[in-house]
Amino acid sequence: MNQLKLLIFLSILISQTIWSKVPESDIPIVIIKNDWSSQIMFTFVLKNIYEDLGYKVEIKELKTKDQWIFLSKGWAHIQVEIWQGTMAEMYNKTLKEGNLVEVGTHSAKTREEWWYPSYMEKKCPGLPDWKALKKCHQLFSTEATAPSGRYLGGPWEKPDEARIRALDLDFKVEKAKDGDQLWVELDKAYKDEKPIILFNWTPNWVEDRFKGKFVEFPKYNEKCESDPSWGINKKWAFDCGNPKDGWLKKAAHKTLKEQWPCAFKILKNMDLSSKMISNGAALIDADKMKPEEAAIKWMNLNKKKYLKWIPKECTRQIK
Ligand code: TMO
Repeated sequence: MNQLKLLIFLSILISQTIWSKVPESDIPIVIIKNDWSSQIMFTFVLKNIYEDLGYKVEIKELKTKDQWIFLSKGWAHIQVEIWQGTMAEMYNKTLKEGNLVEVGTHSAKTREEWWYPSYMEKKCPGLPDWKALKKCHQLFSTEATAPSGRYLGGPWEKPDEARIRALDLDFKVEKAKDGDQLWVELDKAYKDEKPIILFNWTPNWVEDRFKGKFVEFPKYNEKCESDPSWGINKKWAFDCGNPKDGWLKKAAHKTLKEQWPCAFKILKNMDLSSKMISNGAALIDADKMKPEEAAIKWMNLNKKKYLKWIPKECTRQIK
């Protein structure tokens, strides 16, 4: 009988010491969900990992342009995919305010840029060089934009109008209402080899299913965006393309590290490669899975990879 008591006592003690490490706080960790597939999926992956460890997690859906104030004020704590091409400016500005901290860079290199299907190279000789667009803009025109060409932009933050002006191109920007519209329109144009030029990025699932290329604008330079006198247009900034070897970062509100140290360590160790991102996006955009289901499928297929993100001292029982 005494032995049984001892055993019960010990098991309570053990479970309590394990419990006491994670979760470190009852306050929910708020992870930001944006509006493109890989970001959405890895937001759910991180949520699942945290919840398996006993944390409370809330998902906050935000447009990229609205997320900075949330990260700065601590209304949200984590963003898992910050892309250089579209977000560097606001990200750096927010870092300077001192409440947002960088939690590391993913292995994946990124590029976000104007993109066209390969069949356009016959119709518009000179592509991928951007100067070809000076002559071919009419190919891309629609009723709404004629005689200018139509560029289908993403619903993210890049000032394409500024680039069009600085490079003296004859295009009008139509912003897609969401990421999905880009792929619906690409798919439609692609089937009949109709002209289209639109925003795309890498890593993305698109490169596995469609042949195409990024437009080569004048090489990116930080000064290009801040100093009008830089580059081929002395009067206007933005006379260059986006970075070709862009970074992809993770960031968190400064309280994450103090309030949820294990969650912070896991985010720090979280490392996405190009393959992981393109495969993840394909589950949603090509295979049409719901993001929550795609996250579970991805975790089943990549257990070894994500378990490496979790330090030993942070594990309780992982399902
Ligand atoms: C931020 N994004 C990857 C959609 O360009």
